Amino acid sequence: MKIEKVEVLVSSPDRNFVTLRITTDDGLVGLGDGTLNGRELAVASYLENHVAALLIGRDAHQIEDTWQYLYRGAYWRRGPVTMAAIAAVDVALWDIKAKAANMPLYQLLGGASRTGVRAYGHASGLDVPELFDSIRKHQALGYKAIRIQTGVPGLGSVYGVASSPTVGGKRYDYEPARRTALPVEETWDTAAYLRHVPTVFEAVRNEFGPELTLLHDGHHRMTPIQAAKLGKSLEPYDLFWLEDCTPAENQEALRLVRQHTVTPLAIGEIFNTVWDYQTLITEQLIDYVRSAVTHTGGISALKKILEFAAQYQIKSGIHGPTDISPVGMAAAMHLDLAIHNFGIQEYMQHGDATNEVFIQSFSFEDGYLHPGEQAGLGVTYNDEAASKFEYQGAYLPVNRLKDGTVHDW
Ligand code: KDG
Ligand code: MG
Repeated sequence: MKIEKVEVLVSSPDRNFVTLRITTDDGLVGLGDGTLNGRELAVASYLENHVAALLIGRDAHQIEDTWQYLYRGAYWRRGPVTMAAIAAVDVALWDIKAKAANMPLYQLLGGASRTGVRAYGHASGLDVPELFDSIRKHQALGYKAIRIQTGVPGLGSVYGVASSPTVGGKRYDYEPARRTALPVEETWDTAAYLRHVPTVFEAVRNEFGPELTLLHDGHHRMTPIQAAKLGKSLEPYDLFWLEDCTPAENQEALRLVRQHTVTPLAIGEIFNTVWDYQTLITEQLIDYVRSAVTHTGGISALKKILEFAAQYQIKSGIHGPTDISPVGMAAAMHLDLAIHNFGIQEYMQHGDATNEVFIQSFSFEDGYLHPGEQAGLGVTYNDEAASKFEYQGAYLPVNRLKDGTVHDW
């Protein structure tokens, strides 16, 4: 089964997506997600100009060999652009292999280890009453696990909080990338944040009781000692995890955080390879691996990372915001269903335009996702719908402290 055609599809239904479509000589079609938020065209160009020609004529069944060929063969390893491009190829080939086997992809990954995949959604509010409304809306949708982000008094806009909870007519969605010529700049104050967040969790626990599963994302904004302080101050509210508490490049930083708090830690949405996790996993400095299939070289690579993590009782928490396309989400769901050390799956829900372009087979019922039983990933790409949504440049915001210093966003 030879690869005959490779297409890089860029569309912007609700937001930008980069999709790779591979067609074999016997007519099987596979999709892969290569979306890198705010840098989409870099991956599209990498695929179009440096990868597509290498794939033509290759045996579509040789997924591992193709992965190694693209990773080792480029000489320049790792990095989000390279690994998103490799992920797109890897996932498209898994889609094809599963279609050739006439099985849903999870069957090829070892079969189902559970009946459904527990998902968490994003509740947010500029203040606590707005947050409570958002939590109730999520509960009404079936979510049993909810990430909590709120505005911080004195700061205009804050990570994870929509400036308007009904942007684009949608319920609650928070889309950090903005279609502006230059990145939007936000203002940050870590001390104000550290004072405010525990009061929010106290209010949420008092209102919603002890059983609701709560998560929080620190978005790389703290120093290790600040993160330790936050983790400790959140202990009474029993978080499922505190995510990305410190900048992710320095694995050693998590040692200090770990020494001071038993709040579980999750990290890794901006990691690309197993090497980013080496110390974190072997020293058991984290509890959850946050990588996306899309940014970690695909199913082949993330499965290996998760199997390594499993030896240290570390579980999965695969990244699933709206900048992971429905193709990347489907890949995540198949992997979630198959692996033993599944933890939780982030699920933010795409908008109507996205669902028009990507026809999907997954279900979400009573807080649990299932990828469905279609052969392959269970996603098809609607070219006609996609042609209505041309690429539009968009940037993630940039963060500055009150004195103008650039800070981690
Ligand atoms: O592209 C950046 C977003 O995916 C990120 O800001 C979302 O932190 C995020 C999360 O946990 O989903
Ligand atoms: Mg995050």
